[in-house]
Amino acid sequence: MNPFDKYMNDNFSTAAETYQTVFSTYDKNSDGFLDETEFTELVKNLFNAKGDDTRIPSQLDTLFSIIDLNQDGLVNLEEFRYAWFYWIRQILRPVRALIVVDVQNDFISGSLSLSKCAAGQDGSAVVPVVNSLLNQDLFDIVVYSSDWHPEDHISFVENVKMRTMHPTSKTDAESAKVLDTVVFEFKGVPRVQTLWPKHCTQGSWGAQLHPDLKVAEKAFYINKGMNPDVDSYSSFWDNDKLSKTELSTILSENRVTDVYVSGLAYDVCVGFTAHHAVEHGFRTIFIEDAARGVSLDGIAKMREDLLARGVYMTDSSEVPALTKSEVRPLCLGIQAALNYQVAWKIVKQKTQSS
Ligand code: VGL
Ligand code: ZN
Repeated sequence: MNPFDKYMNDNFSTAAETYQTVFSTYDKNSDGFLDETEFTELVKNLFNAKGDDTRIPSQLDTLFSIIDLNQDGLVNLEEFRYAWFYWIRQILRPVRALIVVDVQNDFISGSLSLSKCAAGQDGSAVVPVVNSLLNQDLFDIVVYSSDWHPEDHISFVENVKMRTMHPTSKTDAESAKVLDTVVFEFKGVPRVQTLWPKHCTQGSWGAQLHPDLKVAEKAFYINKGMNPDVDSYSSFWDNDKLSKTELSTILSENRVTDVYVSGLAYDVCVGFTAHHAVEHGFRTIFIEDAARGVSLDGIAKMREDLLARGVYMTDSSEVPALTKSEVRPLCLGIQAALNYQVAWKIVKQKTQSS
């Protein structure tokens, strides 16, 4: 049996043994250190690697050099204690948030209906997928975001003449149409904007969440895109990173480690939310069958971009095993190690300055 299995999400709190027991399990020659061979065995178990798994060797040096804090080529018990609390525990016992992005009427059957966009996808198809995940009670918290625009919003094609064009704009206000990208002049600086039909205006039917979407028990709600002069695809920041929503505060106050993203639209708001989740250091999981997009080309590009950033792409059938840590993808383990390295540097700075 894999020694890590008894520490997984569901039974972590009842596991009586401590990091010392785990340490001695891998310290095969009982010399009080984990050398590279012993550490390799630990990493293989941690990621449930099979004998022919080729992913692990390429990452071993990176991981070892993070965990071997004093860089002496061995992991001692002290170093392992930090690794246990700040790296391994995050992998075995993650705190999980589901972000349901913009599952609003306008994107489903309203003015920006995805079914009328290039990919011809049905936005309502995400509703049963999200509901089924919520019914299984797999997440510590759930956050619903909503696009929530004022009438004079910069992204509405209907408003294109309200603002000054920048000389670099390839499209002028007269000929601008939906999905064109224009450049406005804003306080002397160019501001690039894709034009959309008027959608999700504050308080309208189109801005309401789809009526069949399940309301989770521990739920938070975020509105975005309220500033008339800047668009806001991600649920974390507006497109120019001028202002933040409450999302990062909600996640850190709840000690979230893992962010699962779902909703509409794959290649716009869900994608940007996943991108910024990684930038915040969260282990980020994209549930592809719980998302629908604008264009197939946009979806493919977004997918490539997110994979390169270390996002784990999956579909809802794997989510129960992921949330319970029965499946432990390496890319998320690497993300956890990078977080750990940051945390360690902060601890070190604090102890040095006190
Ligand atoms: C979105 C376009 C414009 C989205 C929002 O939620 O994906 N797309 N505003
Ligand atoms: Zn919008």
